[in-house]
Amino acid sequence: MGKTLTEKILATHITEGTKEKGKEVGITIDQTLTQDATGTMAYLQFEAMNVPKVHTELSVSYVDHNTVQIGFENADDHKYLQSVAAKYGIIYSRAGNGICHQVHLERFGKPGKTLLGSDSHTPTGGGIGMIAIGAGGLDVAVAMAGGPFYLTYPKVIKINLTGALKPWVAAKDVILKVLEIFTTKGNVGCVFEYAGEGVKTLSVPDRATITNMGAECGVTTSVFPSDEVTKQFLKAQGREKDWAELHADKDAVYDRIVDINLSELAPLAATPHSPGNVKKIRDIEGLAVDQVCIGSCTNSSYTDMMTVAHILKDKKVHPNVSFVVAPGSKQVLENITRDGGLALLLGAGARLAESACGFCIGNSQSPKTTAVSLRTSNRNFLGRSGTKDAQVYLVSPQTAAAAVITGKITDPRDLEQIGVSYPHITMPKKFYLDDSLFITPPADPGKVKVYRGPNIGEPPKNTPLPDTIRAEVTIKVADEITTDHIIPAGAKMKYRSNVPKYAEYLFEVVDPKFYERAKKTKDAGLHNVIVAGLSYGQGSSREHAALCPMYMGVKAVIAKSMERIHKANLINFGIVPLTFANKDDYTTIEQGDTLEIPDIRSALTGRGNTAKVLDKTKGKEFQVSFDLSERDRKIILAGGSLNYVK
Ligand code: MIC
Ligand code: SF4
Repeated sequence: MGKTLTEKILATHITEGTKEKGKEVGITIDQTLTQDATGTMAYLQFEAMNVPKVHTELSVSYVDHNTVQIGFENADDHKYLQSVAAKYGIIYSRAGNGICHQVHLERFGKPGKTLLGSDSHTPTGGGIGMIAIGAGGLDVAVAMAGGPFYLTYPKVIKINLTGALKPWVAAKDVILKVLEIFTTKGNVGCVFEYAGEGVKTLSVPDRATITNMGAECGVTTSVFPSDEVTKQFLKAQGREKDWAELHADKDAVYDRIVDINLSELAPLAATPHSPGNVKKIRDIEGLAVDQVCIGSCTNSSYTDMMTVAHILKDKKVHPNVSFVVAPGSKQVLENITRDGGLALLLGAGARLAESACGFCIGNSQSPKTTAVSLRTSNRNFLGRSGTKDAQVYLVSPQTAAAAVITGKITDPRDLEQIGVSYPHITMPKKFYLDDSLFITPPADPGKVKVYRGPNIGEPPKNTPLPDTIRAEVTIKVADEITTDHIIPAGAKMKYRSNVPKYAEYLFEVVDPKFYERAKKTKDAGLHNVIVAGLSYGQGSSREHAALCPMYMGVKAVIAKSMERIHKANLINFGIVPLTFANKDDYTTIEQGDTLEIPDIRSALTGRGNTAKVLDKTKGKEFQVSFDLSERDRKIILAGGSLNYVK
C-alpha cells in the first residue's frame, strides 16, 4: 500500500508510539522557530530546564510581533531574546528582518524536515514540503531541549488540485475555498495534503499562503509536495542544495479526498468575524471601504507585492481609503525596491509599514470606528484589528488592490474594464540576498550574560491538581471562542513576559468583568472554571490563553469541543480540558453556578475517561469526558509540564 507524503515524513521522525490514527506519537523536531511575543515565555521555560545548548539542527528566534516599542518593554524583551539566543546556540533574527514564517521559508525551511514553531502559522513551511506545526512555547522549549513533540497520529485529507488559476484569482482564493468546504471547526487531528496536476501551477509563495491558513481550519498542518517549482524557489534563494524531491505514492490511501478545480475559482472574501464566513466578492461588491492593508505572513511575498504594485501603476489611492503595505521581510522589501515595485506602491499613495506583523495583530493601523477594512491577512476575529466594531474582510492582494483604486469592494476581474491588464509577475531567478540582520550565536557562549529588563518575570508556578475542584463558573462563553477573545494581543502584547499584568485583560472583548470575578473567587480560596461551546480556543498558539487563566486559579475548562493547540496548552499548564458528555448540559449550566468535580485526581489516575460534575446551584449532576494520553494525565496531575519535567 502506498504512502501519503505526511506518512513518509512522519515515518522518518517518529520515536515513540504507534502509527495508528488518533493515537499519540512522539516525533523528533529538526528545526524550531519562535517569535518575540511567544518567545520570551518559551525561553524563560527553556532556561528553567537547565539544558546548556539547543539540541535541534536549527533554532531561530525571530522578532516580528512586538516591534512598536512604545515604552521600554518591547525593547527590553528583544535584548533578552538576543542574549538568550547567543547563550544557547540559537540564530537571532533582528526586528526589521521580517515576519518569522516568511523569513523562515526564504532562508531556512527544508523539504522533508520537521519544524515546530511557537506560532500557529508555522505550517507556512508546508509550502516547501516540511511537516511544520504550531505549538505553545513550552512544547517548543521541550523540542529545543531535545525532547519529542507529541501529536495525534493524523488522518490525512487529500486536496486534489486540477486546472490552473485564472488571472485575478489567487492562492488566497484557494484557501478561502478550502475554508468554505471545511469551516473552522471539526478538523482537529487532520492534515491537509495537496496533490494533483494543479500543484505545479502554484509558486512556493502561493503554496505557503495556502498552508499558512490551514491553521484557520484547525488542522495539525498542511503540506505540499517538493517538486521542480520548490527547487527553483530554493535556487533563487541560493539554497538549491537544501532541495529534495518529495511526493506521495501514486497509490497512497487517504482518509478523504476533496477535489478543487483551480480554473473554476472566483475571488472570495472571509467576511466578519471569522475566516470561515466565506462569500464571493460578487455577492458583497459595492460596499464602501475605509482601509486596505496588504501584508502579514499570508500574503507578503515578492510576487504578492509586485502584483499589487503593477495593478496600481499610475493609479492613486481612493480619497476615502487608508492604504497600508507591509512587505513580509527585509528580503521582499529590498527586492521590490530594486525591481521598481516600491516606487509604484509609494506613487499610488501607500503608507509603508515595517516588515513585521503590525496591522495583522492590531499592533498598529487600527481602523476607524465601524470601519470596513480589507486585509490580506488570515484572521478577522472580533476586535483583533484593535477597533472592536471594525468589519474586517480577508481577501487576496488582487482584490485588496482593486479596492485601493475604487474605494469599494470590487471584483478585481472588473479592473480590466477600466484598462488595467493583469500583471503576470514571475519570481526572480535569483533574489538579492542580505542576511546581515541575522545574528549567529558565538562558538563559545561562556561570556554571554542574559539580559533581563524589569518587565520580565519568572514563569508562574502551579500546584498539583487537587482531589476535588471546588469552583465557580466564572464565565460561560458561546461557540468559536478564539484565543483573541480569551486574551487580546495588539497593544496589550507587551505584557507577555509579565503574566500578573497581562491576566488583567483576560476575556476583555467578551466580558471585561471576568478578571474581577476570577480574582474574587481566587481570593476566597475557590477555583475558577470556564464553560464554553464548540471549538473553544481556535486561532493562535499563544500559551498565555492557558497560562493567564492558570494564574487566575482556573482548574478546568468544560467545553462542547476544543481546538488542538489550545488543549495542549491547557494540559501544559495543568488545567483539565473536559468536554460535555451530553451537549445539552451546556444549556443548563449558568455563569455563577457553584461546581464541584469530586475525585478528579482518581478519575485521571484510573483507566476511564469520564468524570462527574455536581452543579450545586442547580442541584444537578452531569458527566464530562476527557481525551487524554497517559502522559497528559500525569502532566495535569503534577500541575503542568514544568512540574512534571522536574
Ligand atoms: C496570531 O496571529 O494570532 C499570533 C499573534 O501570531 C499568534 C501568536 C501569539 O499570540 O503570539 C499565533 O498565531 O500563534
Ligand atoms: Fe504575525 Fe499575523 Fe502572521 Fe500572526 S498571523 S504571525 S500576527 S503576520
